[in-house]
This record gives sequence, structure tokens and C-alpha cells, in this order.
Amino acid sequence: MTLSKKLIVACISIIPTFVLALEPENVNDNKWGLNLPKGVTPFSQDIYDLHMIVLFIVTIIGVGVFGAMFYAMYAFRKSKGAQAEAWHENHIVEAIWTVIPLFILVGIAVPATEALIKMEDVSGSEMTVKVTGYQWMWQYDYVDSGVSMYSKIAESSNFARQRGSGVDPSSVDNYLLEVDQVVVLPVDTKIRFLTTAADVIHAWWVPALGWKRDAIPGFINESWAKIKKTGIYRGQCAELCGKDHGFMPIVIKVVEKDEFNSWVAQKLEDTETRNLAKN
Ligand SMILES: [Cu+2]
Repeated sequence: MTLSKKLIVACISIIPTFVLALEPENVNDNKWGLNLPKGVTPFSQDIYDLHMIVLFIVTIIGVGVFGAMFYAMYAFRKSKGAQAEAWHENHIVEAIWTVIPLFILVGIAVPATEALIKMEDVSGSEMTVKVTGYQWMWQYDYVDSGVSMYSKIAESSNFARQRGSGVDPSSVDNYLLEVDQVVVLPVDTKIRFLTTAADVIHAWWVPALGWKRDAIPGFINESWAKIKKTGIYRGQCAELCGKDHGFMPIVIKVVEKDEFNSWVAQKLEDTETRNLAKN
């Protein structure tokens, strides 16, 4: 096979990779973890769309630039007696290769800015959850209903992670991604999250929501989510916060609104019973 044929075969063989990356259904399954997950909130979808547009643009540019480069290296090689052209500094060409990238960047900046503005807009929130990071757990205050709880790594994971536990981590379900108290949230509700910390800097991150927020002592960071699909979504602390940074997972359970309301009622009742027992 000649070199040119080999090059053509190599180019054709990488096409399925791009097709796979651009195929939405495969991405949704996230079969091989090749692409950005779509998430379950409006702006996780925006981020995903933006990512796909940029991926498409850089793929075209990459194929174009490398294609031209490899073609030049092959067609104008020294062994064929190629002579370099003597001309240089073509103003028109230089203007074109400056202006085209400029337009591409501006074209990308417009939807990127729109997505960022949307992310910051917490107006019209129907409920608020305050998230406080501690070494090494999370506190959740449902500001509107008064439910307050701590959530830390599940005992099954915590035990298995100890040196000499004798437990094979792969035998533990959702190893390091399971908690004792799950954060229950209603579906299709605009939820405002206030993120802060009580000791060092942590970061609250659930990839399916499409964002992460630093939890900084003395500061309150705002963000929001309107989760489209019921289900369980997992995340972790995303800021190096100390020796157990890797052991403060987050688990969100998104349920129908009715189910959420009865969960809140149950939680309040439990707290009341506990308080009465104390007195
Ligand atoms: Cu942390």
C-alpha cells in the first residue's frame, strides 16, 4: 500500500470516533465515558450543546490543519525534489487567517456568555437549600420548610476504605459515592442553592446538575437547578479540603413534588419527636 493510500485509510478509520462523539443517543448512554454527560437541568443541556458546537468547530479545524500539513509533508517532500517557493508575507492571506478565527471566537463567545448569565440568574426560585461543607460531611438546610440534616459517607464505604478492612471495594455498591442521608429534592422545581462552609474551602459538585460551587467559609455562593428527571444523582466534594476530601460524597434523590412534600412532613415530624424525647 502506498503512503497516500495508508493516509486515506488512517483518515477514514478515525471517522467513526467523530461520528460516535457527535451521536446524541450514544452520548446520552455515555457508554464509554467518551463525551460530556448531558445532565438533567436546563443549563447542563446548554453547556452540552455549547460543548458539541465547539467540538464540531475544533474537529473541522483539526482535520483541515492536519490534513493540509500531512499533505504538504507528503507531496512536497525533499526526496521528490520539492523546492520552497520564494514568496512570503501575503497580506490578504494573513488578514484572512486572522479575521476568520476572530469571527469564530466571537461566535462562540455569544452563546457562552448567554449560558453564564443564565447560570447566575436565581430569580423566580421556588425553594432554597443551604449547603454547608464541613470536614468531612455536608449539612443541608431546607430554608423554606425548616428541615435540617447532615449527610456523610455511608458506613459500607467508610468501613471498606479503612486500611486492613479486608473488604474488596469493588464489592461495595456505589463505593465512596453513597451517603447515610440522601438529599431529597422535587422534580421540575426551580431550586436555589446557597453554598458555604464552616471550616475550610470545599466545593459542592453534582455533575448531572451542570455546575459546581465553591463552599467558602464566610461567603455564600448562589446557584440554581431545575431538575427535569426523577432519579438518583451522585457527586463529590471538588475542592481539596484535607485528608478526607475524597470521602465526602453527595447523593441527590429527585422525586415527584407530592413525594417530596410527604418527605418534608416526615422529616419535620421526626425532628419534633426527637426534640420531645430530649426534653
Ligand atoms: Cu471537602
